[in-house]
Amino acid sequence: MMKIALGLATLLATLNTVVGHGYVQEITTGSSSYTGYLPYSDPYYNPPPQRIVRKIPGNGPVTDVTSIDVQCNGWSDGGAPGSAPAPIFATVAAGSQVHLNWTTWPDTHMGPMITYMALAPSDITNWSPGSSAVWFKVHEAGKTADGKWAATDILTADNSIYTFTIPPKLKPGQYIIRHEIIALHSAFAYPGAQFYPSCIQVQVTGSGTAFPTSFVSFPGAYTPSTPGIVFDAYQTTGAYPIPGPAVWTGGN
Ligand SMILES: *[C@@H]1O[C@H](CO)[C@@H](O)[C@H](O)[C@H]1NC(C)=O
Ligand SMILES: [Cu+2]
Repeated sequence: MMKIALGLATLLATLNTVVGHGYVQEITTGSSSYTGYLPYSDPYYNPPPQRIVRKIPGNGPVTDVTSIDVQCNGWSDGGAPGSAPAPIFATVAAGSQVHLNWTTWPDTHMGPMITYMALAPSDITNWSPGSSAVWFKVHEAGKTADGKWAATDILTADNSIYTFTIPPKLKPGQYIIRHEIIALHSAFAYPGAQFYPSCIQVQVTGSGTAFPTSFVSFPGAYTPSTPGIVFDAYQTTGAYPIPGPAVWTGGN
């Protein structure tokens, strides 16, 4: 067991050095903390640890916006296209903050950080949205007026913790939180932008009744011509148009 663990740690260190990129490694809300899906160790345990995050193949990106892989960084050929459900979920009160702890994000990978949610029709541990339009945006951060990117500038200044708030009046239920960084360092043309989505399963509690009326799908929300998917982050000194719909504010 120790030998295996050491071997993995060495392998992981090597991969990190060579590849970079990243994923959400820890989720904290209130006094609860959950380890994320760890693609370089979880698959090697039998049984695998139970996570609230849907599994991902590694720390690399998806670049095809038409692929189901852009939903949760799942595998289009993996039997549960887009997002294989995770076995458990977190419980979080509407109106509370959720903190997402990213692995050290490469300085080179500038871009926005965007968060969507989708209500599961019933048991979230059994639901994959496929290409249905079920997603609404709850938070976004791009480039500030003084040129600071959500990733990496602000994320790094915040110790690799990204924080958003579950809309306070959102109706209770089981939701997938789809959170992503879009890295723009090679987004000069399509394909080029790199999508790093993460799907986190939660039970939202509370007495709210608010729910949006317009939704997007993944794939579908982004196309090769959506503003912000092709973007020269080195030459463009002006504003960055964050891709996707407006943030839903009806739950505030
Ligand atoms: C983020 O998660 C890692 C791995 O669990 C942990 O070592 C680190 O302290 C966390 N960062 C913060 C700011 O809590
Ligand atoms: Cu990368």
